[in-house]
Amino acid sequence: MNLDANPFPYCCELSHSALVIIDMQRDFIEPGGFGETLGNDVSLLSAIVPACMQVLDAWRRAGGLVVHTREAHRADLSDCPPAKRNRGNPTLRIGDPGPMGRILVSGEPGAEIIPELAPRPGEIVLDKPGKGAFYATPLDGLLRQGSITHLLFMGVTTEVCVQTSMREANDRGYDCLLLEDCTESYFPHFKAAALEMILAQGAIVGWTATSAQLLSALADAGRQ
Ligand code: TIU
Repeated sequence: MNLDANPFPYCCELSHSALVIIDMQRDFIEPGGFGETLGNDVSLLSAIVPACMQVLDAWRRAGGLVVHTREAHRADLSDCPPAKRNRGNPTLRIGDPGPMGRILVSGEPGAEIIPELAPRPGEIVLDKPGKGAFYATPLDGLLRQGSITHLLFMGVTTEVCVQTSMREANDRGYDCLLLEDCTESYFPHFKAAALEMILAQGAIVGWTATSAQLLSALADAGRQ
C-alpha cells in the first residue's frame, strides 16, 4: 500500500502492518471518567469516533491485524505507581469509585473500549499501566511474532498516550504513521504541536495522513 502521507509517502504491506488503537475508552471519552477527573472537557474527543469506525471497518474488511490498548490497572493497583496515583489534585484518583466504576481499573465499565470500536475475537487487546503501549506489555513480542514492521495509529490523547506509544515504537524499529483525524487531545494546540513534532526533521518519529488517504490506499490495494 502507498499512502500520500506527510512529510513524504508511506509504503507498507498489509500483511506486515497493524492498526493500533490507543485507549479509546469510556474513561477518556465520556463524562465521569479519568479524563474528566483530571479537569478536562471530554466532549472534544468523541468527534473522532465516526472516522475511527470507518478506518477500523475498512481495515477489518482488508484482513489487517488490529491492536487495541486500554490504560487500565489491576484491581489491587499493584501496577499503579504511587507517583502516578498521587499526582496533582484530581476530583477522583485511579482506583476510586466513580460513576463508571473504579477509575482506570481493568474490568470496570469506564475502562472498557467504547462500544462503537469494541474489539472482536482474534484482535489483540492489551491493558497497559503506563502511557506508552510497549511499557510493561507483551506488545513488542506479539508484533515481532507476527512479522509486523509498520504501525498505523489512532486514538487518544494525541500528545500523551499516542505520542508516547509512537516514540516507543519508533525506537524499536517500527515505521509509524498517525491518522490525523482519528486522534484528539483535550488541548487542540497540543494535538497540532504533536503532529508537527512527529513529522518534522524528515519524519523523526513518523508519518501523518488523513483517514481518507488510508481508505483510498486500502481501496487501491483491494483492486490489485
Ligand atoms: N490515554 C491517555 O492519553 N491517557 C491520558 O492520561 N491522557 C491525557 O491526556 N490525560
